[in-house]
Amino acid sequence: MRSGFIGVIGRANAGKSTLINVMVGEKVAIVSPKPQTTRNSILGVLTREDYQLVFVDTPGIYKSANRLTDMMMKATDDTAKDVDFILFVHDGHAGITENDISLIKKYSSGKIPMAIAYTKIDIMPKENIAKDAQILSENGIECDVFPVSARKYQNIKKLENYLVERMPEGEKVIAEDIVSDKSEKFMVAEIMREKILLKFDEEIPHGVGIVINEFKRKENGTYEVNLDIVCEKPNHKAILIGKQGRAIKEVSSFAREGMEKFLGAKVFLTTYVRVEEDWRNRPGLIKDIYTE
Ligand SMILES: Nc1nc2c(ncn2[C@@H]2O[C@H](COP(=O)(O)OP(=O)(O)OP(=O)(O)O)[C@@H](O)[C@H]2O)c(=O)[nH]1
Ligand SMILES: [Mg+2]
Repeated sequence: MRSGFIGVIGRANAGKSTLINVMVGEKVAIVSPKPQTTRNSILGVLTREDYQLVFVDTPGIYKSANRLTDMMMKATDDTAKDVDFILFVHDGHAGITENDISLIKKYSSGKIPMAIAYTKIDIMPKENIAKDAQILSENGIECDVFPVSARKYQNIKKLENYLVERMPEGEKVIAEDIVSDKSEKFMVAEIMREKILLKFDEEIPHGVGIVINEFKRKENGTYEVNLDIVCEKPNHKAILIGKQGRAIKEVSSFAREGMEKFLGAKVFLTTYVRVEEDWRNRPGLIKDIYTE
C-alpha cells in the first residue's frame, strides 16, 4: 500500500484545480479562466485498492495585493513545506518566463521531491514541448516533466502511475469514500463564486466573497440556500445587480444549476448583494467572508 500527500503548486491560472478534478474524477475545486480562482488549500483524494493519492490544491502564485492574497500565498508556501511530493503545474501554452524558472527552482531546491506537470498541451504547438524542455535543462532544472492535458485527458493515467511510485509505503490516511476535506456548504459558496468569476470582469470577482447564511437540507431532499455576495465597492454592487436586477438573476440561476448538479438535488437559492468596503484588507471581515 502506498499513500501520501502531493502539493499541487504553480502560477495562478496554470490549470492546477482542473488537473486535480480530472485526476480525482470529481469536482473538488472550482475552475475559471481568471487568475486567483482558488483561495484555499483543498484536498482532493484519489483512493484505489492499493494506493491513495491526496492532492492538495493551492492558491496560484500571483502578485500579492492585500491581506487576503497574503494569506493565500502563505497557504501555498505552507503546503509546499508539508507534503510528500510537489507537483508543479506549468501552463505550457503560456511559455516559460524567467519568473517561471525562478519559481521552479525555488520549489525544487528543498528536500521535497518535485516533478512538473506541463499542462494545456492540447492548445499549443507540439514542438514547444521539446523547446521548453531544452530551456528547463539549460537552466539546470533536472526534475521530471510530464506533458499533460487535463481537458483532453492526455497522459493523466501515466502521471497517476508515476505519482503512485513516488509515494511512501503506508496505510490510507483518509476514509476511502471521501474525495475532499471541504463540506458541501463550502462547495456551494465556491460554486457561487465560480459563476461570478465566469460572468464578470477581473476586478469584480477578485473582490467578491460569499457568506452562507443558511444551508439546509429539507426532509424532501431539496436544499435551501441563502447567501450574501459581498463586494468591495458600491459601483461593484451596481454591476453585480445589473439593470433591473438582470445580472444577479442570471448569475444566481447559473449558480443554482451548478449547485443542483453538485448536490444532486433541487436547490432553492436566494442571494443578496452587499458592500463591505475594502474587506480584503480588514482581518475581522476576512475571517467572516473568506470561506474556510
Ligand atoms: N485547453 C486547456 N485548458 C485548460 C487545461 N487545464 C486547465 N485549463 C483552463 O485553464 C484555466 C485555469 O484553470 P484552473 O484549473 O482554474 O487553474 P488554477 O491553476 O487552479 O488557477 P488558480 O486557482 O487561479 O491558481 C481554465 O479556463 C481551465 O479551463 C487543459 O489541459 N487544456
Ligand atoms: Mg485553482
